[in-house]
Amino acid sequence: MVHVLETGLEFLAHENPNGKPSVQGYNIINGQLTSASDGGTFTSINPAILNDTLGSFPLSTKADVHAALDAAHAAFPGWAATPAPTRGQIIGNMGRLLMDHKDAIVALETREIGKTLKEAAGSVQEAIDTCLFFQSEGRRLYGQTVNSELPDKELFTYRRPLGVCGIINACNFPAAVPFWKMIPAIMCGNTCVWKSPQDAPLLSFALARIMHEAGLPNGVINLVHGKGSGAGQHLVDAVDEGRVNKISFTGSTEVGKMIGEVCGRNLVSCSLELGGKNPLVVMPSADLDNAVEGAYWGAFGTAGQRCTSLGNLIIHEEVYDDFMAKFMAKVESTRIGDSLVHDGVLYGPMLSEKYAKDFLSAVEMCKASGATLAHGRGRISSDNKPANFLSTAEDGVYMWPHVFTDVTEDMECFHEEVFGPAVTICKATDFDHALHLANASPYGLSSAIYTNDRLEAYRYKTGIKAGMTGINNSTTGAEAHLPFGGVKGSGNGTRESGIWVIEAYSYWHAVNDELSGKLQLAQMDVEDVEMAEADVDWTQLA
Ligand code: UN1
Repeated sequence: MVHVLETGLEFLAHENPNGKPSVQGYNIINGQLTSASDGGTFTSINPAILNDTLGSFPLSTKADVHAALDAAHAAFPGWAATPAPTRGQIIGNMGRLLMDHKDAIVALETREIGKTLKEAAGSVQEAIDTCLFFQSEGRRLYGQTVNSELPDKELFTYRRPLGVCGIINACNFPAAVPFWKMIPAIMCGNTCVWKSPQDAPLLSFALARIMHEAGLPNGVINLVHGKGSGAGQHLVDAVDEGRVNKISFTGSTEVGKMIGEVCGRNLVSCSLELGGKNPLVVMPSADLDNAVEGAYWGAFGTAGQRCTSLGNLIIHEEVYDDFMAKFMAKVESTRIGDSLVHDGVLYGPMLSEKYAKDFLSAVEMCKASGATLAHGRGRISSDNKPANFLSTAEDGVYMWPHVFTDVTEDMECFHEEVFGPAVTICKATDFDHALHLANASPYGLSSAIYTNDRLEAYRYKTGIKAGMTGINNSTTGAEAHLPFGGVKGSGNGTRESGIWVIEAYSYWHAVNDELSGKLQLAQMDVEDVEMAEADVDWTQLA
């Protein structure tokens, strides 16, 4: 079945048994709405109400991914030749359309992945900010003029697009993260095949529709839905076939390493934003109430499902008891529930049942590591629920907040990322010990310190190995125009966002223009400069 994109809202489908709309979703390949080549589908489910199905989407096959790649290759020359300010104008239109539809997109994000409305609004705003930033970047995309060492010769640098980019993102920031990737990619003149996250296909579909509505030519962004191990893997396999010029991936370190290997052996550029075990240090001079707020939000906001969420909370022993008393009081009062129904919840359900399952095994891993479980009892049910749980537990996939104490460097749970509402807590004897612990995990994405000692803050900032550091702030909440990314196991050194991301989606082209009409050899035909003889004894002047 093929529909023409411009015909409007034909995908809006029936009411599901829950009284909510359930749509027939499609891939978007060369601007056309298409189903999977073999008719396969999967569904998107609201994790707060498991019998609320948002829609059915193509389970894309290798043929679908290849059709999307064909479309992206066909669109590339025209798009690369479109003036960058025009590309920026279309990106600006996307931002303005997102502003117009923000409330609906936010509610959809909450329904599809269970984020609170406030957080979903933050994620959509981050996508808008990215569009507005890169609208103007289309009017810059600067190269340089460089002086030649030879007369009558000019040197220039230009940014050139890489070609066709494969985009694979996780579902936890389903608006912000794909925009972090695709907006700079298309601003630089690339075209994209976007594999949507399996748990957020409807939001991705809506965003791709909005991108086309903004004036994006067909084939510049091609959306395919499906599984990571299906469509995602087909996209990565296409690197080996020479059909992809760039992969940008946000997800697990394990999958990131596999993608890095495939790209590496083909000399194809890849951007990898991977896991984290983000440390937050609390020193005695800190404002403890502020530190408690930051640690609590970092650990449990978004149900701990950000790559920047707090992992290891490292507390100086002198303030440990005071800090913990305040921290535990907050944890115990956590409001949890469906944010579409209840106001003021800190977090809602897990992103999906798969994330819930993985989280529960990570909780078992923490227990098996030998850490003390100070709070938390796994999955919330009607007869196993925290004091301020507001929804009907069995309707969705909700988790208790978990606090593990007495964590030490030799434990597995000190090193492993736990994607969900859990924090692992260590005691530090002094600043050097705290910094050592902060650097001791295999990751290096985000990090934070609470201190009012400026020298300590400076030493943390210079001693930590991480891509991002908050001083008197939590580990989360990077702004859309600063470089985002990590070191060590958190990535391969590429960055998203701001002007820095442009490096990831363009290459430098050096051009020399010989105007002299003859062959002048660099290095060899350069005129020597003789130094004048000077017979001054400078020591006589002192
Ligand atoms: C992610 O979890 O992949 O810094 C992105 C933050 C958000 C982005 C998180 N602005 O927490």
